[in-house]
Amino acid sequence: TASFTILALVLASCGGGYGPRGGGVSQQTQEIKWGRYQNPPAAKVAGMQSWVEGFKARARSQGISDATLSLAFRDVTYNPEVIRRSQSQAEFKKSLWEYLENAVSEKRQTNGRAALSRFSVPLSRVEATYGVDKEVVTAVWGMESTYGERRGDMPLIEALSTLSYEGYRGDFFRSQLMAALRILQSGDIDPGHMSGSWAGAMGHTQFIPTTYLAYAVDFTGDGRRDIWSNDPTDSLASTANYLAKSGWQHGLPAAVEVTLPPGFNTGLAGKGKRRSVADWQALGVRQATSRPLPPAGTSTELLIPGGPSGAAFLITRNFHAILRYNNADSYALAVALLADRLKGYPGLSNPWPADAPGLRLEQRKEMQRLLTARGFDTQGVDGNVGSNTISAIRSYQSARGLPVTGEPSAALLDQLRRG
Ligand code: NAG
Repeated sequence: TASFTILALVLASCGGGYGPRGGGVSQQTQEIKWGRYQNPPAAKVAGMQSWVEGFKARARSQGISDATLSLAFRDVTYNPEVIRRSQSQAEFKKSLWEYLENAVSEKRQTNGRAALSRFSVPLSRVEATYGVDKEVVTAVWGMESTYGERRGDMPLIEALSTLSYEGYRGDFFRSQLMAALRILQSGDIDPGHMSGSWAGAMGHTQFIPTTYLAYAVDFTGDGRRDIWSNDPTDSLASTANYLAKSGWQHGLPAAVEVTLPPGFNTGLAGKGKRRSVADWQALGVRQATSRPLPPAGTSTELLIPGGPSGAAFLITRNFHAILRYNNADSYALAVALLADRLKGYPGLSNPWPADAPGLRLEQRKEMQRLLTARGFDTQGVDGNVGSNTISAIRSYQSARGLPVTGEPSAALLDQLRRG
């Protein structure tokens, strides 16, 4: 059936990495269905209960007290919603420029400027203390939780227990669970308020438990490193502390757009191929906007993430500091560019390559609007091509006698405009 194919597609894009003991596709498909039920199978509940008992014994041997353990696990049970969310990420991989369009949207810039002015006092103190530009800290905040709006509402111990029990990502979640217990034992938070994403990222700037233990700070001076409450101060300071410890250099941009001369040898681009700004300039590389290049002696690498015809960037050690925070070039670029917009610099001057056969954000929204208007509900018009939109596309294609692919395309949008 159609829905089965969509699930298979979702699994394929997740790399099939999920499954209790690396089971086959049919087993994994069954897992997804459990995630959609309110009540998980009794076997899962019982299985996790006994797994938790075993884990408690390990935790005890590592110094976690009985009191902490019984509080931490009091209401914990197998949570199918965690599994569902772990499987519904990024079904449709965006191109870098689509990602940036959303990451550095007008709205995120406007909200970022509002956040900068509303929290100017703690942000300036954070910048003075850790030497990390306040616009950068704010940009991370905007990327991680939309300035505190989306901090995650999953009960953390339960989410990490469910993922650990399922053996998802090897030992990663078990280490996170152990670290989360240490946080509880430290008294910074109680289990009832320890919430986060399905994957254990907590608070305004989405610290995973091991990051929290290593880098979180009490900046308000109330005796608790509180990244969970509405006050973002401790989160912002913790983020600056993490970036500072990752080698941040104050005042240095993380990435600056440049233009390349005609016939430039693009073989010089790439991580690890470091040159001073002066050397790049001697090769004809130039400032692309009013955003000045870093000082002439600064060691940088050239990044051309959209290929030779797209925008080019010189990246500094600060780019690498952001990668420690989240190891994706797209993310580091988004933080760098958003921070620059918050500093008042203009957007990119060089366009990205044409986006065929995919669709740009506005076109995807138009596609969703038209699908819904034609009776194929996408459950919202947000430009995100998730399973609801894929399902709507399939139904539309099937009703019109087209090949049923579920894939958005320029041709599909044209067809939709016609009826
Ligand atoms: C990220 C962590 C990073 C860690 C990476 C891979 C934060 C802010 N970032 O979520 O420290 O190296 O996962 O595990 O916690």
